[in-house]
Amino acid sequence: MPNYTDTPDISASKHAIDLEYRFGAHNYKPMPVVIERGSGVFLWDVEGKQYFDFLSAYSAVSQGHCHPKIVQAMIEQAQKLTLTSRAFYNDRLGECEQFLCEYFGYDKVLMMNSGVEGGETALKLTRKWAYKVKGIEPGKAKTVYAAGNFWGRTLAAISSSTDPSSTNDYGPFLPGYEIIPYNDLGALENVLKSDPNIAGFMVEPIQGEAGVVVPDEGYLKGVRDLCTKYNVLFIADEVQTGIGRTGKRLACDWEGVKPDILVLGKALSGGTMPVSAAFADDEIMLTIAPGEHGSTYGGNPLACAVTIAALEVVQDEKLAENAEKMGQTFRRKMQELQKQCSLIESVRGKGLLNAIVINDSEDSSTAMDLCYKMMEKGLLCKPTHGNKIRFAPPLVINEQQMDVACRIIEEVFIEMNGNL
Ligand code: IF1
Repeated sequence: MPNYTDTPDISASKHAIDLEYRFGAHNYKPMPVVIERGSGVFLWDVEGKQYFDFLSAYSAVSQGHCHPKIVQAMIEQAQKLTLTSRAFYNDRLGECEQFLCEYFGYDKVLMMNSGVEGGETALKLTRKWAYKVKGIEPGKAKTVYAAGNFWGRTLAAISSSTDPSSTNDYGPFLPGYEIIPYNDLGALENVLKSDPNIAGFMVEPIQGEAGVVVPDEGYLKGVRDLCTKYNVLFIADEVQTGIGRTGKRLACDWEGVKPDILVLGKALSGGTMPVSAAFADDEIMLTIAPGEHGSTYGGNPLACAVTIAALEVVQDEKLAENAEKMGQTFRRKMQELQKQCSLIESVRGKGLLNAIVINDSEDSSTAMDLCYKMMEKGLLCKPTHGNKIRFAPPLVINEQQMDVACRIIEEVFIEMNGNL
């Protein structure tokens, strides 16, 4: 049975946890907290306890929980029209596509639902382009990925994974994949020049699941130049790093590079419903003809209304700029903490996508123990890959909230450090 926190009255939490245990698949092991309400950077559990949300549903709730403007757009559209399928036109999709293309600078966009569907769309576009434009022999196109990548849970996505917890007992995997080390331009050039059948390289500008791995300055520029040199599509998976999270509109903007295919998800809808999108210019996007790709809910009117509102919030509230400012504050405070805390091996990140690497082995429980103690003190976060703790609050966090949240983190680390 799951273990519970020793909160005074856990009956409501215990009931919810037991129901999930009894009737739900066991494909997750959540922290023992049952959330009932969210607003801005805060969450409340069913016992009414308040928490800082320092996970933001893995960067999907960047605009803050239940942002009134996004919720209002959802309510208004939900009372008019939610879904037509793409068998017919609707009055929201074209408007949303124009907004997206002008905002991110592409000829066209293909809207889907989950982030991994956006990635699958990028992979299918790459193959179509390989055969119809680059002239690779049909069925021979290959794509390259970086070790440590995470772009979702479908078989196409886990076929590129180097993480056993994503791949064990799920074979056989998709052929036509090459894996190279992340942040290694030499390895990228070697694989691109070794095989003329390579059509694309999909990469996260910062690897999220791998533990907020920030590549060297110039890596993205190098990827762009090498993909251009070898006529290979540069596919940027910005599902987690995009839409202001790293302190810019896109993480690729830090190096001024434009991917051939851009994949967005998560915060595209402000954490209200699954919306994803693949962007490309006409030479690539028009390789998919009518009836060759899509989904029932892709680009539905409700998703379009929510997406426009969610991106207007990012622009109007200058959330990328705030992420940059608050991220600087967070890393400065954590680097100060590191001076008195041998538990902290390093602090890394960009904007409000940060992680603390714990000075302990990947299979130690130290990172999780710290997260449990922060949960008890009212801050929710979770380790990624053993000894890294990801800290990613909503981008709306203000100075005062950041100060209080960092004090919780400092108290827990100093207390745990003192017990070493
Ligand atoms: C889970 C991880 C994060 C992503 C990137 C595509 C997708 C994701 C860079 C697919 C999704 C989510 C999935 C979620 C937990 C979370 C996650 F831990 F799994 F790896 F953020 F790091 N590209 N990431 O991060 O988007 O299909 O999920 O909408 O599966 O537990 P999705």
